Amino acid sequence: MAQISAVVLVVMTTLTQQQGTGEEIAPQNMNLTQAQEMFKQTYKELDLNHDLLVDLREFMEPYLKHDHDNNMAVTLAEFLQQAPAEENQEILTSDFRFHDQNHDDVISVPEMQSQFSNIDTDENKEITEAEFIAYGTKLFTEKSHPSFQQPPVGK
Ligand SMILES: [Ca+2]
Ligand SMILES: [Ca+2]
Ligand SMILES: [Ca+2]
Repeated sequence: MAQISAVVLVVMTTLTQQQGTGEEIAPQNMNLTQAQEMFKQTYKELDLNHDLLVDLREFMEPYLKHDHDNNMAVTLAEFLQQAPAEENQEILTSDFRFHDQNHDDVISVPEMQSQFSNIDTDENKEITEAEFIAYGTKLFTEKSHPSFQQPPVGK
């Protein structure tokens, strides 16, 4: 299973349903409650030191751990090495494109910072769980992240 990428929140293709059968649900089939549960889980994983705050360093970590040449930028090729299976590549690529704002196939520190600022609505340089969930809820309701869009028929 691919690690969380980001802000993403959403990379994850699936979430183990807490109640019931333990069956996994793809993000595009989730209802709002299930999506928020996924964001909560993602937030917990981002908060590496468990102080209930996510700072920029923690936020960038899911990307930067794929920065194999340590130049503080993550290329699409580096990012895809985390999950060689083909079905994962498609999901990861769409997530990568979501974060690569200038479409140069590199996620840079300024791009991560800009995403961070979008989520940090009170601009105190820390993302709280409430800020994170509010952002995720917006992605979900506006379907502005590719993970929440239905794949084209026949794919
Ligand atoms: Ca933290
Ligand atoms: Ca870029
Ligand atoms: Ca904040």
